Formats: sequence, C-alpha cells, structure tokens
Amino acid sequence: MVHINFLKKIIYGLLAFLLFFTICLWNESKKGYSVSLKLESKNFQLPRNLQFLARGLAPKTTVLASPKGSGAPNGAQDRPHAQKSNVKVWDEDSSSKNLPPRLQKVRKNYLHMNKYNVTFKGKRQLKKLSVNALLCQLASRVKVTMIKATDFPFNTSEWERHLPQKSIRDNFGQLNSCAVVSSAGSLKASSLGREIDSHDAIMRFNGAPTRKFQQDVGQKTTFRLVNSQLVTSAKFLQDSLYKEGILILWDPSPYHSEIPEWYKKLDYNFFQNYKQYRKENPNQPFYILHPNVPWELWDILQENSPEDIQPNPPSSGMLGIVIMMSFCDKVDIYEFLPSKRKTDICYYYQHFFDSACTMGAYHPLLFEKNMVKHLNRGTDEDIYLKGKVTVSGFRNIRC
Ligand code: NCC
Repeated sequence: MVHINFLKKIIYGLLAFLLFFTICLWNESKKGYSVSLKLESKNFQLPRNLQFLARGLAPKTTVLASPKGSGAPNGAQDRPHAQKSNVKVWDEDSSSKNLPPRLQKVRKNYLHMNKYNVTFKGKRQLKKLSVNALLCQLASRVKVTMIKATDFPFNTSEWERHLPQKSIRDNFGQLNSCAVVSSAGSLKASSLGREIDSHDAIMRFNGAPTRKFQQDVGQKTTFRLVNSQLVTSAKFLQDSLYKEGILILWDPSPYHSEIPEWYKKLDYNFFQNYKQYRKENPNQPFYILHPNVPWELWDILQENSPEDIQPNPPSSGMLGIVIMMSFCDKVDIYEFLPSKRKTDICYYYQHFFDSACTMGAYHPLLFEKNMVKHLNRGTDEDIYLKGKVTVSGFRNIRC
C-alpha cells in the first residue's frame, strides 16, 4: 500500500514536470530561437529583433552559384557575381508562416478585404524562373510610363497646363549606375552616404530626408517617388525637402482599371495639391505614374510567389526599384533587404518602432523582398554588411 502511494506520487510529480516543461518549450518557441552567424571567422549572435527570422524567414545560409551545369540552385546559373557564401541574409523563399502572428493576421484580413477587386487570372510559376527570365518578364510586362496630357480624361486645357510637357526620359541622359535608397531604420549609422552619392542617379521615397543624414544616406536626390497619401497632406506643399529632383507620384487604382475609372475612384484625391504644387514650382518636373504600372508588377510578384500575396499594390520601394531598372544600366538597392543593422525602428529619420515597415502589412513587402533577393547579382556579404543588392537594368538583358 505504501509502495503504491509512493509510486502514484512519483507519477503525478513526473506528469507535473512534463506539463511545466511543455509550457516552457511552447513559450520559448513563441519567442523564437537564436542562431549564431558565421562571418569573417567570427561568431555573431543574432540581435533580439532578428531572432524570429531565424525560424525560417531571413537567415538561412545561402550557397550561391555553383558553376554552370553543376547543380546550381534555381536561377543561380545566370548570376555573374554570385559566389559561395556563409553569411545569413534574407532567404528568398521566406514564407508568411514565419511572420509574427500579428502580421499574419493583417495579411489574411487584406486577402479577405480585397479592396481593389483583384481577380488574378495569371499562372503560378511552379518552378522558379531563372534570373534572366524574370528580368525579361519585368522588362516586357511592366511598362514604366507616366500620365500624358493626351490621356483621356487628362486631355483638357486645364490638365495640359499642369502635366509636364516633355517625357520623363528627356530629363536625363544615359544613366549607368543608379541607387535606390529605402527609408529603413537600418540605414542609420551605415556610413553609406559617400557610396550612395557616387551613383549617376539616386531615388528616394516619400518624406525621406537627406539633410542631417548625409553621412548615412548621401545628399543627392535625382528622383523622389511619392505616394498619393503624402501628396494630399498639407506638409507636402510646405516642406522644402520635395523641391529637389524629379518627382513621381503614384496612386493605387482598382485592379487593372483603365485611366477613366481610376480618375473617378482615386485612392487619395491628390488632384488639388498636385495642381497647386505645379503652380508654385512650375520648373520642377513632376510626373504621375500610369496607374497600370503597380498592377503589372503585382501580377509578376503573385505569379512568382507560392502563396497568395496581399491584394494591394507593391510598396513605393518596389515600384521605385523597377522604375530605376527601366532607366538605368545597373541598380544598387540599399537596405531594402536588411543588413546586419536590421532593426524594428521603422525609418532612419524617425524614432518609431514597427516590424511591419520591414516585413509588410498593407504592401506585399515580404514577397517583394523575396523577388529582389532572387534578382541579386551581388554578394551575400554586400547584403549583410551594407544592405546592398545589385540588379541589372532592363537595357542590358537579352530576352
Ligand atoms: O514607409 P515608406 O513607404 O515611406 O518607405 C519607403 C519604402 O522603403 C522601404 N522600407 C521602408 C522602411 C523599412 N523599415 N523597410 C523598407 O524596406 C519600403 O519599400 C517602402 O516602400 C510606401 O510604400 O509608400 C510607404 O509609405 C508610408 C507613408 O505613406 C509615407 O511614408 C508617407 O508618409 C506608409 N506608411 C503609412 O501609411 C503609415 C508605408 O506603409 C509604405
């Protein structure tokens, strides 16, 4: 009898311990694991804010480019500068399953909402396209054009006064090397300013400043892509930051709608502020991106992603990358894919925390970053150290 009671106590004790252990394990798995990175023969511990990525999102060792025909990973054959690398950077097969639960939920809500009535009829790529084939798709299907004074219903004398007379490409000559500078917080303390300024042309986004941040982001601005939400705000008319370079505005339209339908259904009614800005700054080129461009790009993102991506237009960053690919021979993209400085601080110019800025909520940023990683012809070390990805411009590809 004594023996049986004692045995029972041990069993209960063991069960309690097992339960406690399971709860601890579950809690730990929610927080994420830490992995060590091997770079330049040193062991790095992932910072806390990178740890959730270790569960399959970003840091996966990428072994790039075995020589042609020797079993290189999909698409690596046509990466001239690709090389074997040991550093942990963005994984081009990142899945939404590895997003923090809050962002997974946001993505699902957007899929459910389908605000722009997306009816995707394209085919999913079962096998990953080679880099060259993907570049050819982008070059042939994303027609980077601006609204012209002859486009109905902009073909009125009223609009003729406001829209720029010459084509955007007539504002610049041949652009060899270009830089796209994301607004990510990880640009802070990067000391990339001089390198960024050495490019023939530089694209920045929305309200991202250079003043006081030259050391990290440079001081030249050739293009600034602004979304319609920003243009409708009073600060757009007041802030001198917008007065440099060529401005390009974009506004989300219903999925593949024609210009007249979008004209009546703007996401943000920017017309008044656009006209006002043009009146006050008649010599600054200021274009409106053709509303089809974001959806032409979105279709290619969806076709090349195994999951359903948010049915919302791509981010300004991704649009800017493709615009620059159509203008330049080579495009260096800074901190779109996070470097070792990755942080949940949203912008380099504001102290505001939100992982959605890097991983995406409204925009299908995760899938955009997968595609950009696939297109990279630079090294993983450049991504890790500088957050730098290099992609070919459309002029240099053979399709
Ligand atoms: O944040 P935003 O973009 O201005 O950033 C420009 C581009 O940089 C890339 N980015 C930014 C931060 C970060 N941590 N990682 C990144 O990769 C993205 O590619 C991003 O597009 C936009 O896309 O237009 C966006 O605009 C802002 C906001 O409207 C403007 O800054 C104007 O105030 C949006 N923020 C909000 O609506 C609150 C943002 O979601 C997308």
